[in-house]
Amino acid sequence: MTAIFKPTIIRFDSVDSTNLEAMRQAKAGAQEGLCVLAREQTEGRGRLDRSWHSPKDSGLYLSLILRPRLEMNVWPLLTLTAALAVADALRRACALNADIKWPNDLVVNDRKLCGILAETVETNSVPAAILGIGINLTNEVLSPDISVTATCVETATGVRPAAELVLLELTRAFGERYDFLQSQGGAEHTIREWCANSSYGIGRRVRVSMSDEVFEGTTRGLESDGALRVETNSGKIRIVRAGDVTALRATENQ
Ligand code: BT5
Repeated sequence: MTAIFKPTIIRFDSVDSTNLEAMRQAKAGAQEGLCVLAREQTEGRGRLDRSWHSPKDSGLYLSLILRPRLEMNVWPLLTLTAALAVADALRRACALNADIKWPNDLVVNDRKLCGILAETVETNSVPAAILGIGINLTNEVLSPDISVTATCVETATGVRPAAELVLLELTRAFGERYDFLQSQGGAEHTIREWCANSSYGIGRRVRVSMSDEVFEGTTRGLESDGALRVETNSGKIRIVRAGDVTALRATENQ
């Protein structure tokens, strides 16, 4: 397979949010592959208007502009592709095995190390995808309010990681996986890979929090668009397209 994805990195000392900056650049005509990287974000964003703590030089904060050659209904697979690429990069650059939590987190011992925010933006004639990735590298990121649920590479490995190496491995791994996603059979392959690399894919007891409802069940793999299949306690399969998933201990609420 010929590699097509070629990142071009533009660096900022400080931005409001690399996703917002990437949106501005995409609207101004930037091509696929532009990667906005910042040493800090003053308004780092999570999903649903949540924020992402982004202190200076403590993490990797970047956003890629993508113009996927994919039907829009499978664009959610971009988040899963990015999660796989972050897992690859952490393994290669830091010898760290992180778990992937549906839909957009990487965790170590159930603590969040990385969050991914995929958004779409209308540009001249076609929509573009903005794929934001935040990875906690060093301890400074763990402010008291998030330290109960968060971790970073330094805490997980005992070694302060080389940010540029993580960045290099991440852009490389994302390029490989993104090219693969867009090739024949790439969506099915990505879903198989995701299930193989996430403890949340099959047979995990979880609590699912959606905007208007919370329920518990056992994960049963992914739909073709990346939605999570969860079998409820009454044996019904629910398809979750948006929500937060928390792992339950095996003994909890069986
Ligand atoms: C996410 O949202 O996890 C998506 C985070 C994406 C961040 C990147 S950084 C580069 C790019 N530019 C942006 O502006 N954003 C992207 P969500 O699943 O909604 O999780 C958000 C929640 O994670 C918050 O409400 C906090 O509880 C928690 N949190 C905030 N900052 C954190 C951090 N640095 N480490 C771990 N958890 C954090």
